[in-house]
Amino acid sequence: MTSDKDLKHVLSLYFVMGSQDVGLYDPLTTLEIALKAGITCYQWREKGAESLTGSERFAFAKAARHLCQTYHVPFFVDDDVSLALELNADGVHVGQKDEIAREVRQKIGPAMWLGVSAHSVEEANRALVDGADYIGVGPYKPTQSKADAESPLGDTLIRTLAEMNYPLPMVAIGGVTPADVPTICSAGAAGVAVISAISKAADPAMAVERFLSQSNDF
Ligand code: 3NM
Repeated sequence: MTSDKDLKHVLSLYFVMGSQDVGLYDPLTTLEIALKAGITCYQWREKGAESLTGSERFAFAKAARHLCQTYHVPFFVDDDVSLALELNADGVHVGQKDEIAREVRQKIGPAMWLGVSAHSVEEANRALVDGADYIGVGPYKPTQSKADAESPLGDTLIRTLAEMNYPLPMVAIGGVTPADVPTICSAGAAGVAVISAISKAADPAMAVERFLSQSNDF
């Protein structure tokens, strides 16, 4: 098992992307650029009208998993527990509308990380009881990457949870840019989770470098 310190580091620059989040480059090319530039973990999140299905979906996941292994960067799967198990992922992430976190924990056992999206203190506390290792808190700001995103929270929920000494590491997600990192980290988050600011950047490597340069913790 890894320590909490390891997980906090892993969460510091959490890149999230599926094939639907394509920018200037082919998504696997973008992923490799981001891995080389220093993202600390990656979540494959294949969701929405443009997402892949069937054998193409599986092939993309396998290729992304392989790339993460090559660069020694933890690989998370969003909302597909059986595929996470099949690909021997490092972790699974579920939202409030996905499979129930407690059941996911039963399926994956203690060794795989479990992340849960939380939008309130109540959801954060339930995630803790259900066996989550970290929570994603969002949306921080308005986002174009999630059609059913809730109202932006800014850093209020992260601050509230930090003041309550909430024990799990938190990552902020939703509209996050490099300029937001100092505020988010000083509010008490372990890191930031990002789709478009990296996947749709004209220069994804430079975007990663900008995120990394914003926090001493990275
Ligand atoms: N979850 P971008 S917001 C996947 O609020 C996701 O839980 C959110 O994409 C939540 O960095 C979001 O492009 C989309 O805004 C994040």
